[in-house]
Amino acid sequence: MKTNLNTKTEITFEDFKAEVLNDYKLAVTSRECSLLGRREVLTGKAKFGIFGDGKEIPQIAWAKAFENGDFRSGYYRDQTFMMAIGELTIEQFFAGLYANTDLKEEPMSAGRQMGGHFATHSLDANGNWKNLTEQKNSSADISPTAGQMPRLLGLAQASKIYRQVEGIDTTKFSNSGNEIAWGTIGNASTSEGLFFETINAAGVLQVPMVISIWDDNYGISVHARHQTTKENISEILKGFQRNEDDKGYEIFRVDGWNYPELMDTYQRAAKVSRREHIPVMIHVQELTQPQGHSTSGSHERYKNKERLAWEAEYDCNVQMRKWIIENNIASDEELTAAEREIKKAVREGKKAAWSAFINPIYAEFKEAINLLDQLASTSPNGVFIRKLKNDLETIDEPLRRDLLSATRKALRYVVSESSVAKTNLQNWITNYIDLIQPKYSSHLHSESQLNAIKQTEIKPTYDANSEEVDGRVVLRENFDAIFSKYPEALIFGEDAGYIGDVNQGLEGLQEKYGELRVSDTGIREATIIGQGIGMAMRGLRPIAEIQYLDYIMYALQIMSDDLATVQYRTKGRQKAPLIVRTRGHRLEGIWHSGSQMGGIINLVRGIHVLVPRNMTKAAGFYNTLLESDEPALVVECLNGYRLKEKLPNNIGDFKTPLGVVETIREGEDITLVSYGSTLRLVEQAAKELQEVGIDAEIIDVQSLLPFDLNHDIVKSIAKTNRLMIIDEDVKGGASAYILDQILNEQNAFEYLDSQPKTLASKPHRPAYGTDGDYFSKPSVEDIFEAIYDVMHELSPDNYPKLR
Ligand SMILES: Cc1ncc(C[n+]2csc(CCOP(=O)(O)OP(=O)(O)O)c2C)c(N)n1
Ligand SMILES: [Mg+2]
Repeated sequence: MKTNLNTKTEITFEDFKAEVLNDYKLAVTSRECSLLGRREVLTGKAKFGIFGDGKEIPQIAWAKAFENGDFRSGYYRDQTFMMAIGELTIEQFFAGLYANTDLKEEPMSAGRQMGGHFATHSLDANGNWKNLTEQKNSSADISPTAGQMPRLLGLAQASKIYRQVEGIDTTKFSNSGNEIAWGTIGNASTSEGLFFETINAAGVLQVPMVISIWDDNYGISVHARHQTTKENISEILKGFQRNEDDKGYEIFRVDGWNYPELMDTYQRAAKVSRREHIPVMIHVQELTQPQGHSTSGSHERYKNKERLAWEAEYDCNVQMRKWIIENNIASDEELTAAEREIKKAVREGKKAAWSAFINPIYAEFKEAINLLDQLASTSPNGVFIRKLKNDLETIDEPLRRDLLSATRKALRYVVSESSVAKTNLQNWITNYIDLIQPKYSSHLHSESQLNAIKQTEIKPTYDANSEEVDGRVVLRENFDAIFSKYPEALIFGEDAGYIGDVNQGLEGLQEKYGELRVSDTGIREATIIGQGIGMAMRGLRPIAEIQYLDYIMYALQIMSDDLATVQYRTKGRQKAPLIVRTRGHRLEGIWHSGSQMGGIINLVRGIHVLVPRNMTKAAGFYNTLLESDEPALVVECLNGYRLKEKLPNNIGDFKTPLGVVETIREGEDITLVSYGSTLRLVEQAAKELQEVGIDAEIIDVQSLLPFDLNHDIVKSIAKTNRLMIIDEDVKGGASAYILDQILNEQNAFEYLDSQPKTLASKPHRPAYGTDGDYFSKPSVEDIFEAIYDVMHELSPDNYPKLR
């Protein structure tokens, strides 16, 4: 059941009545899902429920204004909208609640996200783009409040790019930039910084974004008076209203229970936004929460009697019903009959969803029971195994965990036996895990042909008399090649446009490629990333520039929660191949030379993290990434832009492979592993060590995520039998990650003759000045001495104590 989306043609009163009734039935269907959904949680069939009750009618009005090609970026209240655009059935609603891992049954996330987190499929099963202009699109929701806002900006900006930039193949993505990006947010979540940052940025950019604020006066139990100045978000945002002199927003206010006014408001909003690319805010007031916030508690705890009575009366479905009767569209009896039918349909849909969820597990359950039975009958420990089997059998609605828990425990009883039944059970468990685990763990990265690690290396090549240039020139020439090769590529960030970035890696490129493709942004790191995520989701190839690595902290939440999880949370049905460009390490002072790499790599699994030691390597990474369909962070060395590098003659074409380390110095005595700016110090230390007879091998990691896919580091350790990891992050940061990879993934333990060591910075932030750096981060002397000490331990006679 979905709403009639054709609002453009003249219709008769009979048609009008039918449409209104259809809308009402949809609202009731959605409500019934919420009511039954809550019951499913309370009776234990589902774990948690957060529903769209009390927000039905505005979402139907919104759906009528939503056209093919448009995008939604919203939150957990939007089930009615998803039903109204035909992207969520009753069965799918319940499949989400039960966490059905079959994408056919649960297309939003294959059970990875709790119910109420909606998505449509932008990609087919092979990871290829579908035609997004022929379908209604919803970017995949995330749970952090206001986390949907940064991405919304980019979804809207994409329309502007498609309308105004020439030369892009828009076939699958845009019809002259006529698409609106529609956002939704709860009233309380507008207190988040991400909301304000996005609102300001969209006003500056003038993009077709329509943000609806579902205002029910509460954020869980916290009343609007603790959330919003003047308790009214549209009141305090009045200054954003555009006027004859200044660009800005169109702001509407409407009551969420007023069906005809909602219809009118959404049509007007769509018209102005779609045609003129004006951002619009719709403050939908007087909404309610008939069942409270979620299944975690009841709202009677924090709403007084008057409020509860008001909510019962102004429940949008109740008001629509009243309006229908008052306007003689249908009688009370007709509506009651329709409601009865709907209750039945929802009950049946729920049942079907439960069967679809549980039946495959029952089949697996029977297999497990049989195998346990066989094992019990052949083992001297049969009693214990039979008990496990009997306990399992008493579970009416078993989960996969129950099956595995019982079967894996059973193996412990037969550990020293050998029987066919045991082998069968062992094989079954192994196969079962192999079969089931991907349902939960696949698609952290792209599983398409375009996965970044499938890209093959192309080495930079040089003329005999290749020029030595500043590193930043290699980058600039390469970006120039990128923008001419890929019309859909664009870059934006603070100072990235007019001056061509703070280090001139984009010098002259705005003039050449225009202000939309090489652009300055406000100081707003989180929405710079969001802008990139949204545009990447719509087929563009954005490069979002974060001016310094230290300031990525502002963007890290959205990288971690949104960008890193796009493929995973949609099981490969959406992607955002955003490249994040930044520069860092070893400049000056606490906030210009940080190296929070341990934090980053642990927070952004799902994003590649690349740490090139020079600009040729960096350029090669950009070239690789543009051929792939995955997001990545590239950290350029801040102190490398003025260092000389030879200019390759295959600029734009050479590709640095991901997950491949490089041995930059060969040696016999110890393997030194490092990356980025620190490598230059390591190289210097290695030279000095050679003078005292220590021959170090240096390996540049280059790519922290993915890490040394060929396991080359362990090959080096097999030769040197010693390992030192040198890093300018704090101890326990990236160096600990590298050590874990080498010990646990590469099994270097057996080759080590001495304790593997890490040398990292002091635990405080790096102090300012040359001495500040010297006393905060590993210096050449620190590196020298640390390695010398390892050799001293090995042979005190050859390497007597230094001090
Ligand atoms: C960043 C973050 N903080 C806290 C939460 C927990 N939380 C979930 S919903 C919610 C209230 C949101 O209220 P509102 O935005 O008004 O939306 P409503 O549920 O009322 O529709 C909170 C605090 C969260 N999901 N994310
Ligand atoms: Mg609220």
